[in-house]
Amino acid sequence: MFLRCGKFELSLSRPLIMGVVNVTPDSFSDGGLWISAEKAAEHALRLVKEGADILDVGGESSRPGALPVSVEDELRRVLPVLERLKGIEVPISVDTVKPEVMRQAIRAGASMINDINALLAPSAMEAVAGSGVGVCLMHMQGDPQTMQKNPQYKDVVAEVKAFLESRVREAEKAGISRERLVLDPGFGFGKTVVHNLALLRRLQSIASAGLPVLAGLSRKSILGVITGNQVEDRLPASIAAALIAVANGAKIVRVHDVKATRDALAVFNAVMSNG
Ligand code: HH2
Repeated sequence: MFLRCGKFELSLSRPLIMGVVNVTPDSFSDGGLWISAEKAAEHALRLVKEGADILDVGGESSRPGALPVSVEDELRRVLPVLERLKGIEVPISVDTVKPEVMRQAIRAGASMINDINALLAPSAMEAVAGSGVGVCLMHMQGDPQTMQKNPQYKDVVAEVKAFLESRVREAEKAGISRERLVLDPGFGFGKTVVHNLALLRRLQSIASAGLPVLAGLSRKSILGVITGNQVEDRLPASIAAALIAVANGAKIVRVHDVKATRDALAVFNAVMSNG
């Protein structure tokens, strides 16, 4: 299995690490740390040295309650970072729901679009279809402002899977080939702890759609609920969650702490590949 991201062809024979680069003042765990393009690019390069296989650059927080950012502000945050990272040896994903940001990011060298809204915005499909970039389609119930108010499902795994499969069909209709697609159940996006745990426990069911699954659990509040720890003290729990996700079929983990995750996955890979 491999993933096509523009000029990159990523082998999925071992789990990949997507390192998070938040160029935002208000991200839930690292808001404001890398708000200047220079600091964000330095952070990105450090993540690559630590073992990131993909970088995910975002200019809009999607934490519960986050306020939307204008297209102009998001571009002002993201484009200078892409400019500084030109020629880097790993694909850069841009985390956005806005078609205009997608278009300009792709022009500026992004190899992947990570859309927490699964290309549902009008013209989002068209913005990415003709480009050859990779696309992460994520499930979310509601929107960041309201999603954690009272999420409801009859069968969260079946509903998330059906939604993602329908988005894959739409993407294929728009001309996006399957080798460019990644699916993400969207941990924490309109889900209670019980919903998140069910999705993690049965992640293989999402993977059985035949496309690579990305899991983003790093530092999330579900880990705070389970451990009682504040966001700055969730590294061990994040590592545990990443390993469980990979054991249950995830091919990509989206994490803030690349070095620690890489070491944990190295042990996992060594055990799994020498059986
Ligand atoms: N989680 C966040 C943002 N983008 N994209 C995907 N595909 N999957 C995720 O689980 C996911 C995501 C939230 O994490 P973070 O970017 O650190 O926080 P914020 O949204 O506050 O910037």
